[in-house]
Amino acid sequence: MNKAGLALWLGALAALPGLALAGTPPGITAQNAWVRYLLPDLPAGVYLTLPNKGDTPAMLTGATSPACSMLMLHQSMDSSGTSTMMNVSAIPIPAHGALALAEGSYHLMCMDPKMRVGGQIPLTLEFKDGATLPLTAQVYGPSGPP
Ligand SMILES: [Cu+2]
Repeated sequence: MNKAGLALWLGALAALPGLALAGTPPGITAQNAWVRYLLPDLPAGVYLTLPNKGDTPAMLTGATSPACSMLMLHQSMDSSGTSTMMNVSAIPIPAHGALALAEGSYHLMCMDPKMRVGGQIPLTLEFKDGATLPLTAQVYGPSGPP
């Protein structure tokens, strides 16, 4: 590479500060990820804990997995004794706190699940700032983890 080429290349790098945000979110990890798999025709709930050791709050905005046609952000609600779920567009993770995706609360919903009990599925969480966090979830049956 000649000098002009190098200068061009460095200039291009400097012009990409937005891309520096992509990658894993600082301070956020995924723990105890698992799926409750019922039947191929039924959506499967995905549960995990996301501690945020960082100084800035984060916003979970989506998730993808090759094992699901779609992964939705859901919130379980109790209304007059009946449990219902609604879509949410984002779930906050407080700084120096944690987000628990758990039964009866926020969770991910895997549509058209392609998995087997005892197996594992790969997932990628997406955050508002463009960061992504890959993880692996353990697949359990209707009764969940032992
Ligand atoms: Cu749900």
